[in-house]
Amino acid sequence: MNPYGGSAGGSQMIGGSSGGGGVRGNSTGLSYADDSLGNTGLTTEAGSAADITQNKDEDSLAERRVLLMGMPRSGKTSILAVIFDNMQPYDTLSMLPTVQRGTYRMSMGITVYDFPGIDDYSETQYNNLSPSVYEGEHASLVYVIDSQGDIQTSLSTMYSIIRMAQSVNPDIPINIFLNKVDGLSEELRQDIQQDVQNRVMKTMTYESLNSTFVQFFLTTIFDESIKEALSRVVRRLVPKYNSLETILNSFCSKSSLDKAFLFDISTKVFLATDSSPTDSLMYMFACHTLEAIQDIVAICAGYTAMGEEEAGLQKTVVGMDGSFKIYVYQVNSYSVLLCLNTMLIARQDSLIEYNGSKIAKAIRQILR
Ligand SMILES: Nc1nc2c(ncn2[C@@H]2O[C@H](COP(=O)(O)OP(=O)(O)OP(=O)(O)O)[C@@H](O)[C@H]2O)c(=O)[nH]1
Ligand SMILES: [Mg+2]
Repeated sequence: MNPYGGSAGGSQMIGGSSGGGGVRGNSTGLSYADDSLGNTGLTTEAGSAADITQNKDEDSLAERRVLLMGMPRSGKTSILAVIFDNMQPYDTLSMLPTVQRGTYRMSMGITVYDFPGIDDYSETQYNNLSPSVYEGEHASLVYVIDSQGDIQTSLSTMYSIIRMAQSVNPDIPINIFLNKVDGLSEELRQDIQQDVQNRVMKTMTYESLNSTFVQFFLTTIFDESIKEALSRVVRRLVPKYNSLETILNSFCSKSSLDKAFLFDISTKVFLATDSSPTDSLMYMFACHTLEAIQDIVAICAGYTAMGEEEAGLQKTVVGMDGSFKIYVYQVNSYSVLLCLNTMLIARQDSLIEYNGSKIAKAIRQILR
């Protein structure tokens, strides 16, 4: 019997966990690896030596993978260093060119590959890449463009990559990051996005390339836009995404919540969210709050020792300025459930906490 049943405002208790199960739990524990001869100054993961031989190791690529490509100095390595290693954006200024592919592993078996920059000189290298890097239903291409640089040349290079990728995988998602938009006015950002979007669609149509799965993002390493963009890329690769979205939708509607995110703890990339529109400010706020909670109360401590029964029991509730609340539930060793609620009805408060712990447990089951 639910002690909080019959609450006002259309809220309902969520009865039990939905047992999705069956997901291959391939979390690597958020390890970070860079096999680019340490040119980022970051640690090198032992055992990743197979990634170093660039043109012969495509078979060893992870099944769920994001391929980060683009012209030299477009910001690829900086993006990954900021997201995966918490590097401060200004510390990327002295980043050396990537000469060998870098590998960044995140939870759920998703791996992000950082390719060396491609330009006229290095294009042959890319053409020599085995088409198998693009194969599979869980591969996703991210093409990074320096929005303050030579966009036209960058686009020409991109089309040759897309042609190659679509020749083996016509449905591969293509995510175009218009990077380095810091310093540009909001109006200019929108103009650049619109202009690039028009050019890309026109050319792809002309060249009979599949533009169905093309997405555009305005990004900069100086705010959370880069993590939000990567979140939207990886969601297609997350196992059981539909089940996760369904359960989060149910949680939000039955608990009158505004938004629920399943966060990867280490990167602050969200792995899943409910299907209501994701407002960038809301995501940014959620991200900062999670960072603050981690800093202040060290909620991540001892995750690895957590037993199954404890899932969802470790929670943090933050009241913001009397206007809304944030609830954070530990799900497993690499993820937390974060929910935002602006409706301050006292009875709902307890209900959300009750439902939240149930949902956290259910998600843990699904992710097994
Ligand atoms: N202003 C600004 N500079 C950025 C941003 N992202 C990266 N940079 C800078 O761009 C320069 C090149 O960054 P890298 O990360 O080395 O670029 P890359 O694409 O990995 O380059 P290659 O490894 O040669 O292909 C660095 O000085 C970064 O500080 C951004 O969002 N805004
Ligand atoms: Mg690089």
